[in-house]
Amino acid sequence: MRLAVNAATICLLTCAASANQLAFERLARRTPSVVATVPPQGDNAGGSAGNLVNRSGINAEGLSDDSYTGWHSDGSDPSLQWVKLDLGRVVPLETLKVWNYNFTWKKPDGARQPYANRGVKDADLYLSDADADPGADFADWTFLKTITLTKATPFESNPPDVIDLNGARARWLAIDIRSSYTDDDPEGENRFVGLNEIEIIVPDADAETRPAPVAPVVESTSATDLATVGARLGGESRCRQ
Ligand SMILES: [Ca+2]
Repeated sequence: MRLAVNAATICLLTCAASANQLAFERLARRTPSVVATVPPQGDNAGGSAGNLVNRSGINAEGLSDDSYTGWHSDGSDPSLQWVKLDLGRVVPLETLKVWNYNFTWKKPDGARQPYANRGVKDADLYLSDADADPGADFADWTFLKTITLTKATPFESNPPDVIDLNGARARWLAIDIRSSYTDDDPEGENRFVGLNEIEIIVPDADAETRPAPVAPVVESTSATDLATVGARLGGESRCRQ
């Protein structure tokens, strides 16, 4: 009997500790507000940079193949494209989640044409504490690592690629696209490249002290196209198309 009581007590303590740990883990990570920018030649009215950080296309199971919930380029050389993400201030970066491009065109006759081959394949990650223009070679940026993203599976919800950023500190994170899965399809009709959604995870303490998220805004200037959105806090979606 005593053994049973002790075992039950141990179980209760263990379960309580596990519950507390799970609660801590849920609270210890936050997604900060992010501004996404792409090269002027790489933005597209049918898939602007704002779609990268507004949770569009993401459902409970992952990334859907809904139309126009991502960003894609203008069809020029994919290696000229990049995505620059502004977190508002220097923070330690823990995790990068990327949902690759998974657009499916619903044709007038009802047929569905998938375009997952426009997804990013290889890319380099760069960091900066200053709002430097990436230019052609990211000369003023600090190289972090090379990544290879997973090609999305059409007609299904897809999980993100999860990339460890190892606590590297920066305000700006850039994804310098090196190639797309279209490059494996030279007979394709163009060289569009795109992504659907990006999420950056930082420690909760750093997320708490940043400015409150703002309402979704999309801005455009003659010099560069910017898409500014209010992202979400603590997993709560603030904007959905
Ligand atoms: Ca999206």
